[in-house]
Amino acid sequence: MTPNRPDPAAPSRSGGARLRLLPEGLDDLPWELPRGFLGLYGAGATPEGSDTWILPVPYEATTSFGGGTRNGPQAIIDASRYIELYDHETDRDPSLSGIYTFPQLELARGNAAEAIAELEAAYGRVVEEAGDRRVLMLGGEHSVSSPAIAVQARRCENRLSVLQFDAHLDLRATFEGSPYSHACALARVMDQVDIVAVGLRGISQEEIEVARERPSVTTIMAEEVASGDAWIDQAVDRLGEDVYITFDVDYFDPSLVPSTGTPEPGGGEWYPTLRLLRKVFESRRVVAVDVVEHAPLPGLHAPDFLVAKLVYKMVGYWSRS
Ligand SMILES: [Mn+2]
Repeated sequence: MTPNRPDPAAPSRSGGARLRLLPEGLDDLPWELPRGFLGLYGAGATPEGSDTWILPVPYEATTSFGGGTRNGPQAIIDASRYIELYDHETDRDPSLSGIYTFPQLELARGNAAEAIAELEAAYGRVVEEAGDRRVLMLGGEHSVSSPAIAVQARRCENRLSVLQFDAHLDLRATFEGSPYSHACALARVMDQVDIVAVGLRGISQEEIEVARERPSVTTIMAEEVASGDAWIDQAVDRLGEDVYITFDVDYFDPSLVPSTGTPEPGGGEWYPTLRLLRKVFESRRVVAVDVVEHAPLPGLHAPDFLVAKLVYKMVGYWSRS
């Protein structure tokens, strides 16, 4: 497969001067595409020249069944280099507004509390520096979402709504002795935000009781997602004006995304998911996005490509709103 980027000798796609990363006189050799999201180069791949910043956080400490989410961000970024930049659904090229990819953030090992505190501080500084830019974080396991949601909740004047795509509620107070487990990601922020969770199908009794006694938690089960589009408006109607999207890829059916720690049968499909996302980006102010729990499987690259395309679809919807 040929990378679908334009002639590397052509000028920068964003119109600015081509970023010179190679020794003078050697930039016409057949180099691979840069290792950032979509393989972009030029001014539209720099922090200043980009409206979207991708923050890879390959943190993995507590995944319970299959591991490998530490390899998620790199697999998503590698696959993204083969995505068509033109998006026929919206008839435009969302990459033209620039996408910068940070190096991976390496958090403290061995101490979950320390790592999560470190991420909260780092994420806070990134969004501060980002200003009006869109920040999209790639996990890693789902525990990376709680510090990011906490930061965004503090920054919002309105009460923040979290739209959670997930097979699981992640509302356990503790799991295997830790409050920082991926299974507790949303419990740690549920006092600060409203939660709309969609695609649920692996829930503990403790979690459903917590959800039932809290009007701030809306649950939409996988069976509803599988039976027509009524759930899409139900989900959107429950969201406030400001929305954080946390996308655990185990939301998808394992026939589409088997590459995750706890693949549950009966998950979401591609097009209805895009219909909900498009509606949310069109009708709400999305403050930030994360995509988590992708654990790439050697030799199976379709899920890497799907998750990369999901990220690019969101960038596209977001950059129109
Ligand atoms: Mn999950």
